[in-house]
Amino acid sequence: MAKFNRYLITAALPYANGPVHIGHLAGCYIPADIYVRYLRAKKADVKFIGGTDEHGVPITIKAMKENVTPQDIVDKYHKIIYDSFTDMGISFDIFSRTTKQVHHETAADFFKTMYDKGLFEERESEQFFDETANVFLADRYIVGTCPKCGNPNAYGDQCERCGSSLSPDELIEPRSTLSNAVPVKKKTKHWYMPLQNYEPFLKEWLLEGHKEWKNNVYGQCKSWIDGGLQSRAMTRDSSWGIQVPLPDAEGKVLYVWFDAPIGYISATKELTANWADYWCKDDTKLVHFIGKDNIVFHCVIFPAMLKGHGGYVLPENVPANEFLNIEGEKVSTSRNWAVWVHDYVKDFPDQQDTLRYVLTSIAPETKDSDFTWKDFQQRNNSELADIFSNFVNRTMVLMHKLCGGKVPPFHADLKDEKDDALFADLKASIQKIEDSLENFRFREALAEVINISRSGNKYLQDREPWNLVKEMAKDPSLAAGYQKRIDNCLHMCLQLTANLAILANPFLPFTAKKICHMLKVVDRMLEWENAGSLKLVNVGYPLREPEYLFGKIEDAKIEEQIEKLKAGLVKPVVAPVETKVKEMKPEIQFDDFAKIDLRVGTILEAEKVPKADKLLKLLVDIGTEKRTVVSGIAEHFAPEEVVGKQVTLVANLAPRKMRGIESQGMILMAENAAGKLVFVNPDAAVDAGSEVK
Ligand code: B3M
Ligand code: ZN
Repeated sequence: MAKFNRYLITAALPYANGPVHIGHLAGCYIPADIYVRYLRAKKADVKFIGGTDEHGVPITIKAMKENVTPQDIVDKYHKIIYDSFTDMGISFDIFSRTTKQVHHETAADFFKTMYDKGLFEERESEQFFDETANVFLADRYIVGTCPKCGNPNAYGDQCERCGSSLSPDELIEPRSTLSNAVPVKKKTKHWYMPLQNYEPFLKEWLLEGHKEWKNNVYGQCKSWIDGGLQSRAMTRDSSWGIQVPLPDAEGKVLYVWFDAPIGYISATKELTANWADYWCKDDTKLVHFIGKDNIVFHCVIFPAMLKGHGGYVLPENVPANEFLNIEGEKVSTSRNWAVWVHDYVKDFPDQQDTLRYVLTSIAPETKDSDFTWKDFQQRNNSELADIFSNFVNRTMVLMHKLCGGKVPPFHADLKDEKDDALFADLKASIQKIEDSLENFRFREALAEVINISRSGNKYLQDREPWNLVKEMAKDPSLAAGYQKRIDNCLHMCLQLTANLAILANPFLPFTAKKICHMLKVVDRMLEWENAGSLKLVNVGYPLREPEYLFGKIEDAKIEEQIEKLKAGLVKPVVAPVETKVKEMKPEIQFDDFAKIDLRVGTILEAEKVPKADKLLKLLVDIGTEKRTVVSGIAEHFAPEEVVGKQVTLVANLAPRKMRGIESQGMILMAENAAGKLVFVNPDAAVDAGSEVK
């Protein structure tokens, strides 16, 4: 740690085309915030940078769909996103926007510097263009019929019904999602970054130099780099974005993934005149918090840009999380399968820390994880309420009841091994929390906060001050000695409560503040160096009445949320594959089956049967002889398509005349729900005539 004198912490800039959901929080904003709050508590020099990503196709598409300007869209969602983060206590030092002037200038200068250094290749290529909307179309914005399954709404990059990955060229009757126009190919010029030139740098800096990165992150980078890097266009054709700062670049803007990460630099400039200390001095520790879909951009492309440009620090770590599912299903914003942060804040006012707690406890740190409302309730009720809150509340109530509402003294002569053990537990927990936080293991760190409150509960239970007071009442001669024991117990518990505030603060900042309020201590007490002290609250000091930190959440409240989630679900636009499987025929015996002689044949010739739309006349080689077969596949296959194909033939079916032609067998076909036919054939070539059994 000593190597670094300042910290620059960034959290991904969400696209300003929709609100944020709890998957965003769990993926990067809460972990980033915990880390930053911890660093601040350690009095580190730290800047926490955020903002919204306001360029790129996602914004323009949203604007076109809603029939408003892109500026309207980003203004609307910047505010919603900003409010959600603020409400949840995500403590950015700045939350900026990539549409700001300072960013346009910074990003354009960055590009120009790289251009002047000869770091781009200029290239022409053909891309799909929508002549009605007057824009080039990303693959996703072209739809058409899937050539594999017939889905009429397949995307240019993938068919969501059958899962095939496609290119727009393969779609039958392609059309633009923007205007419904048939897209045309058009030549366009762009500036490419030859990422392959950065391979030696990336191998040394990342693959050799950062083996300590999380496995999920390192692994993705390694497979990307090992898979061979290629030139990647850093500009796009669009009217929305940052103009390419070159004379012959009318209608060209910077690729959104080129400009967005530079947004971290621009926002730092906006925040402080000393921005260059953070970005250019190599005793800065730069850490990017992101979700897994942003890994290559932050670990490969942006570092290559920084390296190419020169003069900037590189990220020291990129602790990306995996995805958070909801109730067992992937989050889908288009289907509205999500828990929106602004909804949560409305439905659970003043319960931000419960959500922060749950999302940290189940954070997808090493693999995807699942949020369910039942689990949310369970963790709140049995961990926050029963353990954490219960300890603090009992301590405060007992102190008011048994110690006159003031911090009781600690009588050193009565100190025993239980006091020592509690203190040792506290020290060990602090060590573990530090260790875990410094290694981005937030779940582990938070579990330790609960552990130490569990130790507190146990200590209180062992001491039983409520029984001591009963015995004192029975036998007044015990009073003096017993009161001292009560004092010591509650003194220890109050000091532990103050420690809990310090340790919980990065995770549960609203709660830490409430504890400070009850204990009448200033926020400065929360500084990390105070952790482990048993002198945080002063003897004789009158404290406030306790307030409950975490109450139980009732079943009804949870049912309501589950209902809301289900009710909000938007039915998919693309109809799922219908599973109308035909009813099974009655059972047969093996002997019945054995009567059928199935053979592999090869189609030698094929021609249309005159005046029969559905029929092809085939000549099939079955090894011992050649058969004429009439088959009802003419609407699915052109004659030339089937010549040479291996097929399965029912070889001992009695001949049948069709349109005057004797058919000497039947070819097996599989038919899907959409009525599409495919041949049933061996998955490797075999001799014609081979038996199928
Ligand atoms: N806007 C993608 C996203 O919201 C992108 C992140 C930019 S970080 C510089 O997931
Ligand atoms: Zn398909």
